[in-house]
Amino acid sequence: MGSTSAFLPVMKHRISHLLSVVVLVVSGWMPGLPARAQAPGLSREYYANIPGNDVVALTRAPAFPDRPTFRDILTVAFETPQNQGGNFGERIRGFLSAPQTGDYVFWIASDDHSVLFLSSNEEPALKREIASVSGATSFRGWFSQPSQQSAPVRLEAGRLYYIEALTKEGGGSDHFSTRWALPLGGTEEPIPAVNFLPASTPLGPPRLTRQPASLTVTEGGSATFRVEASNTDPVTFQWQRNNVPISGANGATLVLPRVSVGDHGARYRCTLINPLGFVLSDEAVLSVLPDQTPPRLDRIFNTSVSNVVVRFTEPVGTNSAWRLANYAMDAGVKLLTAGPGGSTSPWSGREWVAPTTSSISAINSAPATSKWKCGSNPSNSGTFSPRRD
Ligand SMILES: [Ca+2]
Ligand SMILES: [Ca+2]
Repeated sequence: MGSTSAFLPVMKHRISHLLSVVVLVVSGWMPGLPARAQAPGLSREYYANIPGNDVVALTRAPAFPDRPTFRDILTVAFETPQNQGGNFGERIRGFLSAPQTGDYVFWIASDDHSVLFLSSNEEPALKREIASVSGATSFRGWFSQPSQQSAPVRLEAGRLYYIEALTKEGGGSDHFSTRWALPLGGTEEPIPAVNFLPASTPLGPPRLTRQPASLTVTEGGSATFRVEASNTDPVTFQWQRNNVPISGANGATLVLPRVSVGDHGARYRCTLINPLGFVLSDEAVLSVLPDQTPPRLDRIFNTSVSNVVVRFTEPVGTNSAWRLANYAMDAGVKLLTAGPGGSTSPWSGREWVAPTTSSISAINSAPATSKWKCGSNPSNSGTFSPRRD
């Protein structure tokens, strides 16, 4: 099968990226990474408790694709064990390293339905369906449905092609197998696993497919930066602010829930890392517009005879919102404390202030339309009708 020579391009990739790994170790922010050889095989994900015979039942299941019941590697052949149970589905993925250049023909056989996809290169996004089973076949029975057989597909020796099969079992017996006809003659059934690398194999350093975009946000608003990578193998993310790693910022998306004027001009970028290297994203600049609009009173109401809630049109700083001297109420009602009212608020993202009246009698004796004032801004005064005892 010439499997050793077939994997040479992958090994060259590893060697060429050893230098990158050394640089990272010296710079002190990255652990040493092993460049170990990847054993041949295909990644399998198994999804239990999904009824139905049709592959669509698998792809529509909430657990698909990110929450399989278990994962393993098929190390013998592109074929699953027979009679594993009922009501399950599988996704089998990897990279096919063609042993010869020329036209290949693929077959699949399964109980119950299955689909085979093949990409024109190592990118999963370019996969297309080349064969399918839409009714149970016999075990390794290749000729009961025309759709079991692909059209001839031209592949180049040593190149890698993303390949994926989806299987779905309803009840009764179950199996899934593959077969191919080789360009230089002969067929193999099932196709030996030595021709594949598992989908988790890093083929190169991270491939960045979306750069973070610069943003302009008003003070107090939120900012979101996002990067994307096209790798099927796991990629580690590390966001930086002004070249300093941000602790815990290890997802493809960075969310700053509330930006301040001090964030103006800050530069954000992300490092994407896998065992074969790393890539730095472009820098995105955060521009913060000062909030020129003072908070206004949105609503005043009392939740009891001794608790009045003041709601503002935007978040307010606790140093002023919780300052008792910033509040006044007419009719001689004395205010005791000011504090957060957020626990009773359905208005997420805004802060409430909850002054307390001096006594039950105070609010009960207050005018029907009581006047409130917050701070020195005339627009921040208003009236409300107290709810009585
Ligand atoms: Ca079955
Ligand atoms: Ca079964």
